[in-house]
Amino acid sequence: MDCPLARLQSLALPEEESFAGNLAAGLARTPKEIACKYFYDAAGSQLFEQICELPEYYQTRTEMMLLGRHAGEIAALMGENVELVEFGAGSLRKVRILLDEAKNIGAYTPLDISGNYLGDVVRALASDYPALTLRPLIGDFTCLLEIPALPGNPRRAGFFPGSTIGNFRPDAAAGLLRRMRASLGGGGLLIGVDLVKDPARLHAAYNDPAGITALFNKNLMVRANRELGADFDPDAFAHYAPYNASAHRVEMYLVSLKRQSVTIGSMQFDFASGEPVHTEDSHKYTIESFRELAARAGFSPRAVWTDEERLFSVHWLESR
Ligand code: AVJ
Repeated sequence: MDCPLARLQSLALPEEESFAGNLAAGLARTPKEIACKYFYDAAGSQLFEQICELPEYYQTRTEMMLLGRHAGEIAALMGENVELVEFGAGSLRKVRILLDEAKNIGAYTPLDISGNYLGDVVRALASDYPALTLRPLIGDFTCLLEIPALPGNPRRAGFFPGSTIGNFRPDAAAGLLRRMRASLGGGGLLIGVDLVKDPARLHAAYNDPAGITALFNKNLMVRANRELGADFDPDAFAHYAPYNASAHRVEMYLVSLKRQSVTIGSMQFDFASGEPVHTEDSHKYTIESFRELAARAGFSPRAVWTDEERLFSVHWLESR
């Protein structure tokens, strides 16, 4: 099957920024920060896949279990003749769970920022689902997107698993949901959201004893060294990921273990001993607090599924 990658047209770009630009600006700021979307180069994506396998990281396996358990019900809510649009498609592992059950999904539009990876995984999907209309698109899901209509105008449903929504502050998350709703042109959204829970459980998920999450965090510096010729010493920084209970989020930092300077090209950045670089927020919601957020973004929250331990949730939202 031939499914060429199309580059999407963005109507509103929350300014496209290079890793070099983000890094230079973020390290010049106080407090220092690096945007979490830069975790996912080839090495970082592989480390993230390893995180998903960790016994402490319950999110991925719980969400996949929920999708499998409720795929029939989800399919029924989506209706007939559906085009599923996945925001930030990645490995395409989760959509297979839906496709295996939901025969009403006739078309699948995976959207991802990385064209190389998308091309490979889409080819594999095409051979496993020969009847599926596949329309991979390269684009940034944080933007408002003009997704051309498919022939026959199938009803659109969005798919945004993995609790990636947690990487955004609640106001930004509401804005993102609003843009997704507009990009879908109405239609529903199936979204995975990690839940608030015992802080010890959250802490364990981001501080695995095998040190994979630390490597994932420090990969930002390894990547800067490789791609930008920076001279970070990753061993001179500590992975620090506490749960901030009043803000309902895990905050991830790289903390300088000594006073040191790092050069990136002609720029020098000074770190005090103990100085943090903020690298990620991972917001957690209650089922109710997420439904309120969705309503703020113009969705009517409909069905919600959770596991026995209430670790993770999957929500079906409909456009109002
Ligand atoms: C991919 C954003 C859902 O926040 O749990 C895993 C990324 N960071 N371990 C998350 C992540 C540290 C992950 N998300």
